[in-house]
Amino acid sequence: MKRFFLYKVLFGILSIFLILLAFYYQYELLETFNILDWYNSSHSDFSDKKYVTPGISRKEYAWRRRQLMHVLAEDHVGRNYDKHLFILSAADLKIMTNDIPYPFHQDTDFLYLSGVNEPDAILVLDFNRVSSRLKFLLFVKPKDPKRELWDGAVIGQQAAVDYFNADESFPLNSFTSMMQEKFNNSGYCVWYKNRRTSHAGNQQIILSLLNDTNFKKKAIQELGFNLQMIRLIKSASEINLLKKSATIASKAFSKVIKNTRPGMIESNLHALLEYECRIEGAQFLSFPPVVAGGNSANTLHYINNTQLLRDGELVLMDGGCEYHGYVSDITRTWPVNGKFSEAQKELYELVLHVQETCLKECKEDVSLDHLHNIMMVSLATELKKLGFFSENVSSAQLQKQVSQYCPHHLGHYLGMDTHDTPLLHRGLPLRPGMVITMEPGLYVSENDLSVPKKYRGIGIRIEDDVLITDHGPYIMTASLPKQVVQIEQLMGSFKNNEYSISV
Ligand SMILES: [Mn+2]
Repeated sequence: MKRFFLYKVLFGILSIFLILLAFYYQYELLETFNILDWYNSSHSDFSDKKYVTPGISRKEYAWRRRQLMHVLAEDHVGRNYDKHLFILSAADLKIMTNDIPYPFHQDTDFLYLSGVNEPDAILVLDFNRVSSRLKFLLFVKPKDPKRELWDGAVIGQQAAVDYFNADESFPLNSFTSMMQEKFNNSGYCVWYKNRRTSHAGNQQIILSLLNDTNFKKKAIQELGFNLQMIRLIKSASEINLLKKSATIASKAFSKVIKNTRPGMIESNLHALLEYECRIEGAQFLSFPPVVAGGNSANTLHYINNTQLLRDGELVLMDGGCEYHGYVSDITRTWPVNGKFSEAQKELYELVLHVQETCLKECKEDVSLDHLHNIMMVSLATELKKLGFFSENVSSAQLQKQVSQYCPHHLGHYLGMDTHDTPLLHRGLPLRPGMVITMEPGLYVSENDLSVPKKYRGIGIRIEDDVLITDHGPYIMTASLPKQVVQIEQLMGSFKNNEYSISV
């Protein structure tokens, strides 16, 4: 028993050490490797009008690949080797029901580096840090008219070179033999993405190549957070796409709020959000949205969206859209009948006040973790005023109790993924070009007998998308109302249901 306890303590110390080490490396990379210089130069250098995907030029894609290889080659491990090979698979097509797939969604690392929005491909980068020579290889499905009749056109080898700028392209099924032929016995440090791979089949093929004793290499390295570090700082063109995504979603939210009435079903609001986002040009919703009436808002990942929206209750909606690879993530909470009750208004304005407090402190050098602490302290202070805690509660107890009313973090990084660059520490200082969400929440279960009755069953979250700039935070979702009067006005402007939904 004693020994078990000792192991637990040792394990705890080791984990803390590893987290600190990762944080140190990430901080060092951000501060000393001039990622920000690349960001600043990107504002002028990417004026090439040859776009690979809407808004992102060939030059920028080439720049991303080169930056990745520079970072890997200068990594603590990487600097011991001159030759580097990077291998990354595209996502696969997930099947929903016999023979019929879900809509395809590309692996975001793969899309970031290639612009190729097609399943199953494999990207290989061959970099020499001494000569700085970089070769870009794409393994793609070959053109096959019979297959394409069913699945649609594939890019094929020719377009991989002509359009996507690959130096060479080969058929996917020649991957293993071609890699053996080209890179065997050349002393490479091979980087690949092991964690969070989005293609189990290709991963097996890559792993068997790397584990094959006949395939000589100097080292095999997990990609880790290096690519995410580059993705953390958004370029000018990425910022444009993120702004467009935020604008589309904000407009859609406004329409949904305006058209909400008692008697509608949560799924109606889900449908309206998706309709408005797609009509305005978004390809997807960023994730299955949360549309939670009343007490369901206290279930953080409630996505059933099947319940009736009742007179007198609030509805919380958390959603966003994806616009050419870049996502938005918004939450608003509003009264189903268009008018906040006194208790709802009290708690809503409390959350809004907490968000505004955090926004005031959101500037260069502070971190998401720091802003999270500000949220917790501010929530504690405000909730105490409303009689949530007894007067003589210690500050340690208070923090514990507050975290029951808001169990999630203030925010996360945002970009091509909703929870973007998840391996990066939220203690990193904010820098221009980063995009974060700010989403304080307050969740009072209907079964919580320790709080005044009028507050029970109310769940509120307010979430905006914020770009860090040289002149402070820029709220990309600012056009969407969040003040009580604004929301009531918006809902009061309802004349007749624009969508003929029967209630
Ligand atoms: Mn979020």
